[in-house]
Amino acid sequence: MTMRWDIFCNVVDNYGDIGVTWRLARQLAAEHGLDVRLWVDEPGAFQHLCPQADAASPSQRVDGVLVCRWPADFPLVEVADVVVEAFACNLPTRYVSAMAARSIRPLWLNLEYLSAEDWVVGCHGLPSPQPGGLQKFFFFPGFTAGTGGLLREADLLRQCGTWQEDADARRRFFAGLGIELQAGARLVSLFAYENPGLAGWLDVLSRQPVPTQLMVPCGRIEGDLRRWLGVDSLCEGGSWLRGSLQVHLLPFLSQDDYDRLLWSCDFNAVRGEDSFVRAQWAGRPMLWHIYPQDEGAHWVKLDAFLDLYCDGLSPEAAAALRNGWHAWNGQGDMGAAWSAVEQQSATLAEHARQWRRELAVQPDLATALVQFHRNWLSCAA
Ligand code: TRH
Repeated sequence: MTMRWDIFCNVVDNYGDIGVTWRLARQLAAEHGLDVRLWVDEPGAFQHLCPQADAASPSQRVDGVLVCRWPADFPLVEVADVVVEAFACNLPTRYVSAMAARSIRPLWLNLEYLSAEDWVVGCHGLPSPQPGGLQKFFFFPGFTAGTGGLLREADLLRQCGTWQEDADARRRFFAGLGIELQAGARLVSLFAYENPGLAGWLDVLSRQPVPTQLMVPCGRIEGDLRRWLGVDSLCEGGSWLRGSLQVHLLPFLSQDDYDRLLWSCDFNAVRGEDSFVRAQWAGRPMLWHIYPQDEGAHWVKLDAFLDLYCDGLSPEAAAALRNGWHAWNGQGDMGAAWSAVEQQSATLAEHARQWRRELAVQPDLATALVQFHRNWLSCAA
């Protein structure tokens, strides 16, 4: 009997919530043969990542997943065997009542945000009693053994490796975006929130002897970019040359094309949660613009990740990376910090590959979820 999974996604802002849940839903359907329904309250955000979807449709099958609009007045539907509440999104009351009324109770999981903090291992998998005799389990993604792991499709690293060895495929990919690659240019991608550190970074890039092509998918960084370029407006598909830096404004890509962009670049500036993980799978050095939280809570997360990631790096390379990431997140001078990162570029490139190898030893998050369900079933039997 095929197990049925319901995943609920409330789009808070940006693309991380839908980015993670869509990726997970696809993988559960494709690799684990599960019957997956993804409930999204903002289909427009979903269509952004998945252009073949129809934002107006109340339900549609995409890549083997039934994607349904999550309406305010939630219909009476059959409850699935496993229910994933992404990022504590609060399930519809009617659905929770149906879960409690089901003769065989479903497994209820809250998929949490990603953090490298130590306490995650202790909280991963813990149950929490809920009204109606239900239990909810906290499932934490993570970077180390004892956590739920990271999303990683079975074929991801092979595809990435093949791509990184295929210069023609990369050239064709960029040509399809209207971009001609310059011989010897370093490729950098940029996905960030509004960031006052951008000007300092681009100042340095534009003065370096090695040319850089900066690939910027449309988004929240455009205002800072426009100001640095000194232009009134930016147009998608446009490019601007300043010294040795050529800036290209790309459309917002499909998730699969965004992966290809990350694989293609020598250095990736990413943000949030999902692009941050994808950059790690790309095996290239990166800058992380962490999602800012109230009272600076994000600094603890940033430093917890840096502590893990910098393990095994020389003190000089670790210091350069830490300062670069701190400056990019608003603490320090980005121009000076970048110059130090540059000096460590070969070490950081090797370290990014090594980090990827270490992460790849862990089971992936979708497999870990399926295993969690199996264990839960065998305990219940
Ligand atoms: O969009 P984000 O800033 O999302 C954030 C974070 O998830 C954060 O942790 C969360 O609390 C907040 O939302 C509410 O960054 P993130 O997580 O990287 O998600 C972006 C998604 O967009 C990711 O799936 C990659 C995808 N993407 C594309 O598909 N095409 C693109 O061109 C780009 C730039 C991104």
